[in-house]
Amino acid sequence: MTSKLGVFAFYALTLCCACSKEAASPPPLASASALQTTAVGSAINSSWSVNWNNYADGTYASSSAASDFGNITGWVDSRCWISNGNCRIKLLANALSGAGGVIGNVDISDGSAYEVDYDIRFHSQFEWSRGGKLGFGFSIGDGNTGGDPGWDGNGGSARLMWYQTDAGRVFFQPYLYFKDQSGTYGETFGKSYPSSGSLNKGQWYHVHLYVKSNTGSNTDGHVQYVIDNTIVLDRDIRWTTNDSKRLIKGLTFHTFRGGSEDYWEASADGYIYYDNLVVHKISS
Ligand SMILES: [Ca+2]
Ligand SMILES: [Ca+2]
Repeated sequence: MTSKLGVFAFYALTLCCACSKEAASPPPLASASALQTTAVGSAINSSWSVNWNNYADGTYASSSAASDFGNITGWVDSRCWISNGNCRIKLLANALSGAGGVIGNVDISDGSAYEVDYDIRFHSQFEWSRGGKLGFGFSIGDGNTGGDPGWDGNGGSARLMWYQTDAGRVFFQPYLYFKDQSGTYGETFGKSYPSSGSLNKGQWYHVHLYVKSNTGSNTDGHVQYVIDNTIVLDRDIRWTTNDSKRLIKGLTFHTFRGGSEDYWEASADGYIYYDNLVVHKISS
């Protein structure tokens, strides 16, 4: 029993430390002219859906993204492509964070409860490397990420990661910044999907994320991650303690490798596909 607990504690500690090293200061941007660093689109949406079926294959330019998402920053035309009615994000070889992926932030109508659904698939030749951020998430208040913990009570975020252990198991995990987070980097609560075995390349997964703001200094907010109908994380949470920062303000669309160490990089360009995005504002 003792040894089992010991092994578990070691595993939990390793998982905690290893997976949480998000690049605190992203590497310099590859080419400022190629990146959409200012917002495009003026619409601030609350509930909408996108299935990309109305596009021909080709570059998914920021102007199109703005018409699908509304006001968005961080778009990179050269890494976004429409492929058979999917939105495909390219992750550059030998690059991490914003230098190799897309860190899109959509301004949405501020609200106290939101949910998002989408399908996600790794290309059949995808190199897992160590992992990275992916999928759609939400930012609360100041929208803390990137090694800026939510300890000041002014903001948080709920995103998704993929992660590969030293033993080669690959899974999705929740990745949260909030007032009560235990470390400088995002909290995973030790949760993963699948709970044993690995993700498959070339397979579609359906992700559902629900986020509810807390009030005042109460732990009466909520977060729920459901993947392919399996509840991965479902708990009350205190995102903020500053009531003026309690609302959900943005939809995150972050797809990048890292982590900051070299072993998060891949030797070839990789592709992640998205489809059937549905964003729903539940309450203001
Ligand atoms: Ca589609
Ligand atoms: Ca907003």
